[in-house]
Parts: sequence; C-alpha cells; structure tokens
Amino acid sequence: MTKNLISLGGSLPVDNVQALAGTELKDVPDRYVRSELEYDNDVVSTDNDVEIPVIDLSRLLNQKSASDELAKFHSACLDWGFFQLINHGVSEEVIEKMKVDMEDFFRLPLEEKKVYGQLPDSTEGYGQSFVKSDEQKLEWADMHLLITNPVKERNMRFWPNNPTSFRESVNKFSKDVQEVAMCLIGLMARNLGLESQVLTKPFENCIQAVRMNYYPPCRYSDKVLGLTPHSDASSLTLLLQVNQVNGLQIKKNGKWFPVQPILGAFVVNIGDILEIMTNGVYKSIEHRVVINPDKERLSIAVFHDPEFSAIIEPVQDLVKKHGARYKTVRHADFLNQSINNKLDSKTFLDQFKL
Ligand SMILES: O=C(O)CCC(=O)C(=O)O
Repeated sequence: MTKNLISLGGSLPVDNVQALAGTELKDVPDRYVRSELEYDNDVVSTDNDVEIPVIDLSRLLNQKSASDELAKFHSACLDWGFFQLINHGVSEEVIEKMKVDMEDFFRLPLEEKKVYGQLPDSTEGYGQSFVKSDEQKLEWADMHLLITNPVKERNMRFWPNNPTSFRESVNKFSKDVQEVAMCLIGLMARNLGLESQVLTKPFENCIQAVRMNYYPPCRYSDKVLGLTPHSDASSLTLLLQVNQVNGLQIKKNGKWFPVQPILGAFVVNIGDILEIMTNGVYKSIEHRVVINPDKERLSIAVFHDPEFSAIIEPVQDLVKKHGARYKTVRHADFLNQSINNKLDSKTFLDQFKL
C-alpha cells in the first residue's frame, strides 16, 4: 500500500462528548470548564443592526450586477473576513443529502462510529483535534475529518459506509464546494487588481478537507465551549450550519458577533494562508462556537489549501507598496506546525509576521 502524502498530525485521545452529554451530569467535568467565559457577557454583541455581509454568487457572475456585487464582496473580505454566500450553485439536493447522511452518521451507536476512529498519528477520522496535552481544556464537541482532495489522498478507511450513501454524498458535496471556493478565490484576485491565476494557480491541486462537527447540548452551556477561539490555518473555509442552530460567533472590534444561520447558505471565511498571500489586505478572523443548552448543533466546515509543495508568501504585486509583511514558508511546514499547535486565537499566524 502506498503511504498517503498528506498527514494531519495526531491529537491525544479524549472521551466522546456525545456519549458524555447523554449521561446524567451533576456538573461539567473540570476539563471542559472554560473560566474565561465568566468574564464574557459584556463582549457578546447584542446589536441586532450589525449583520455579517451576505454575498450573492449569482450576482457576482452576472455581467449586469457584477460590479456592485464585487464591491460588496471586496468590503466583506476587507472589513469582515467573513460573509454568508447565497445562490452559490451547489444544488439543494446535494446539500440536503449531505446533511441527512451526516446526521444519520452521528446518530449511530458509539461503537459503530468508532470503526472510523482516528489512529494515533493522524486527526483524520472520528474523534477530536488539536489536543496536545493532558492538562489542556477540552471542547464540548466531537468531529469527523476527511481529506477529500486530491482524490488519490483519500483514505477510505475513515469514510463511513453507513449510511450507505454517505461516501457518495461527501464525494458530490466536496466536489461542488471546491468549485465554489476556486471561483471565489479568482474573484478575490480580480478585486485586488491581480490576474486571477496569481491567486488561483497555487490551488490547482487543491488540498481539501471536510470536518463534520457535532456539538451536543449542555445544560451548563455557559461553562463550556464547542470550539476554542481561533483563526483557520487554511486558506478559504466554506461552512454549512447543518441544522440551523446558532453557535458560531466571529470576533470584530473586540466583540463576538453571532452568525445567524441562513438556510442553504455557506458561511465563508478567509484563513491565515490567504492573509499571507494577500500581504494582510484580507485578514483571517477569529471565531468560536458556543453551546446551546437544549439543542444539538451540527456543522460541516470545508477547508481549501494549496498543494503541499506550494510556497506560501505574499504575492509580488501586493508587496510593492509596503514590502512583505509575512515570511515565506513551504505549505507542508506551515501545516505541520499549525497541527502541532493548540488552538489559540490568532497567535499561530503571529509567528509568520515580519
Ligand atoms: O461549527 C462551526 O460553526 C465552526 C467550525 C469551525 O470553525 C471549524 O471546524 O474549524
């Protein structure tokens, strides 16, 4: 058997949170208690007038509306680094099938899900990621991670065949989402005054990973976090809020803003690698997930990156004015370092700043 080239590093094994949440808990086990949340109430925005931008891909691609929508798209990338994408062209059928199969997978008995469990040296499969020490605080979530592209890098050992249509659903969904991601990167280049291939070429053999997140409800939801504040160490993430339950929050001007689910929309965010490539013009944004006291939450995050051998650096046309603001790094090294770091706001990217 040939060894896969893409390795996502290991994470220490932890208890299954879905199973833990299904027991009669008198309190949250200490490892899940996030004391930082005690001081948090005043920093969650209650301003309902502030809305994360909504971008319409069909308007971006239509000659008549393109220039207005491109301007909106540029300011969404510039001012927010996060937006919701509607009319993106991924069919309702493909999305619905993916959602149903994911929900059915997470509903399987634990022993069946464990068949697709992570191995000690990789975060691919069912389990958790970024757990680096026995003291580290844990997240109130389980996840299932798959490498979906390049196709030859797929490790089918981790691809559930229960439900029977799961593999086909991931296959179709990931392919369609990747097309949308590549289209957005090309349009970003245009908005930055670059030839589109300047940004798209490194993604020709795009590495794509799909991370399915399951956040059980917790009656002590004010003590736990579903996902620690972090920016994505990848380039561009498209996320589906599967069952329309709130939880995702993004940080802007020191405040957390909830991302209200829009049915069928993707939440798109700039990752650290695009921040480097655009020399900081577009920035990755810190985000986190809070837990609902009564309802489970499911989401699917799809990460896109240049191939492993790609050199990550600010594109030349964007360094002319201010000089390079970030170091040059091989993608493989960047990824390995990010995987061996525990999640912690934007501190990982700081190491690459000049
Ligand atoms: O579940 C969410 O809404 C966010 C997921 C996320 O940020 C991730 O998987 O990296």
